[in-house]
Amino acid sequence: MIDGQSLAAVAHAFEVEGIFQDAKPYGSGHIHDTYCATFCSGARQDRIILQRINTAIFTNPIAVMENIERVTEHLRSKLADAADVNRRVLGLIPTLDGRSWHVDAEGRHWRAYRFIEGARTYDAAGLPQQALEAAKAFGEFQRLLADLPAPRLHESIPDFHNTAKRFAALERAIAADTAGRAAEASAEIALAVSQRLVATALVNAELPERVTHYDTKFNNVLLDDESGIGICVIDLDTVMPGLATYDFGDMVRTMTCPAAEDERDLSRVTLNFELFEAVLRGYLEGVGSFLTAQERGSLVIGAKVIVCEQGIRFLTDFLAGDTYYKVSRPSQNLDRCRTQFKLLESIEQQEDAMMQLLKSLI
Ligand code: ADP
Ligand code: GN1
Ligand code: MG
Repeated sequence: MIDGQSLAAVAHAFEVEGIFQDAKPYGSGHIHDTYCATFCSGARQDRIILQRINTAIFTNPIAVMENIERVTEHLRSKLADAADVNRRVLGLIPTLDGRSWHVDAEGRHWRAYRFIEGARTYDAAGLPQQALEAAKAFGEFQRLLADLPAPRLHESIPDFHNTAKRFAALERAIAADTAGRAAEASAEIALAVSQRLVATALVNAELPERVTHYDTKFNNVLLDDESGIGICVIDLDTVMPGLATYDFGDMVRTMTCPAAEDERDLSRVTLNFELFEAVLRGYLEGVGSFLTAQERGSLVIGAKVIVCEQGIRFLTDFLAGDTYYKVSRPSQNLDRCRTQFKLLESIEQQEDAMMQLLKSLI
């Protein structure tokens, strides 16, 4: 926990008008420490998002910030004519010495964003219209970044969706059993190990490299409170070269199942077909025409791969003793793993209908 005085010092490193009031933990991300800080100027209050970058995971935070600077500048130039451009694109707040990040007295890396008011994120899937709007926003995000000028973006986490390597990491975690939890997870281990073909289904698919978001969770897009429109894609740390299909897969993973990611009542964990249709329609509308026929044809497989990969990632972290994802209770990563494999089963049961719908729409 970081004390209020240190947070005040961090907030003052950025170019914000007014007097610092407070900074409170914000959001429900698994990786960074996010705070909402408030400043006052007379009767006016301004909020900002302050984030401590998790440098155990993003080991090159400067490269991450370079990516985010380039991506937000490109989006801003593309959306320059939009009346609400400052709500459509994340706005980095520079530090007093003109950088997009700050290193505090303890060596921690921070960044700040203007707070986008009148909008919010949702952790669990909601209404079809919300799924459509969120997927459309991520599709648009890919489309607007398709012509990002060279050089290639940094791979902020190398091999992020290299599913063969994710599978190998699971095998190492099973063998090492560092936290002594393999016995407790024996059923999940057996299930995960039997899914190698699903996990690696797209390894040799030769799909084109795109600028991808690579963390297209439902709670990484802000929906406007009044219109419900997906106004701003956030959480840009993992924007990197990758496969568009995997972005779609993560949308299906997080927008089609109304249960929480760590739900213990697995009977609640199923793919809702109406939500899937909304995600598919929204994504195709947002992404427009630049995807190849092969990319479009791979979307349902992408959903299976990403759900399976996420099950493997949660299980790997459970076996390693919860060193990657934040947890608030002992078996949370195992519960998260179980929901992913239950969701995968539900997708497989509905796969034919999903493929049929996909073919009818492309
Ligand atoms: P994490 O990587 O930990 O998920 P995010 O960047 O997604 O962190 O931020 C966590 C939460 O903070 C988001 O889900 C969103 O609700 C909120 N948030 C982030 N950036 C902004 C912003 N610029 N304006 C308003 N809310 C934001
Ligand atoms: C992490 O930071 P957050 O909560 O948006 C993770 C994603 C996982 C997700 C699972 C950098 O995302 O890859 O899909 O948890 N981010 C990183 O909920 O590993
Ligand atoms: Mg997030």
